[in-house]
Amino acid sequence: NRHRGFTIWFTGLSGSGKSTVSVALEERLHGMGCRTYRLDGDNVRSGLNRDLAFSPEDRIENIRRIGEVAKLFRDAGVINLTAFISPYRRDREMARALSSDNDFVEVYVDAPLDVCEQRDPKGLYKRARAGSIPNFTGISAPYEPPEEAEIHIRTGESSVDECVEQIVAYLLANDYI
Ligand code: GGZ
Repeated sequence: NRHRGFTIWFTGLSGSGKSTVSVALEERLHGMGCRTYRLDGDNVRSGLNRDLAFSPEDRIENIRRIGEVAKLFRDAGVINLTAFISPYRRDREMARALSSDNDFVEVYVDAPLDVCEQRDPKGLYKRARAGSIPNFTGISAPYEPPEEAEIHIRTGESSVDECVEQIVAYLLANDYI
């Protein structure tokens, strides 16, 4: 597959399915011969951004650095998938502004808060409700949903495979891959 470098920027609540869908999408893209790299909390917040927590200022800096790293991967011709809550519209727009037209595909991973809270894979919502995690997105910190994301997936209604196919269809139809 001949493709240029571009970014697939996932945004959504904790537990919305960003990691799950991005891992499955990456596998699908590999199967098509694409070169990819996935950025998420496990490889960014534990290293490059380990000095940052979850205050508004730290989240802004978190997303700023990730936006810059995404640019480096684009320059290297790699499809990079980022899976961060990225709760502020303004910060996502800043990350987008580092790219050329069409090199930034925003995916809104939409699941209602009550669905995310039901899933609660790490028990974080429970702890946030109990007051032991301050600034928790959706509970005590804001999430600003995208107004014009290129792709809108609903993980409460669609399976992981369906979400992946929706994204792949968009990428094919718009000549990304
Ligand atoms: C939100 C938090 C918080 C707070 C820890 N608020 O579901 P997870 O666990 O695995 O993913 C969440 C992750 C969010 O980090 P991001 O870098 O994606 O956030 S942001 O883009 O807003 O900077 C969650 C965990 O870290 N986590 N404390 N207070 N999520």
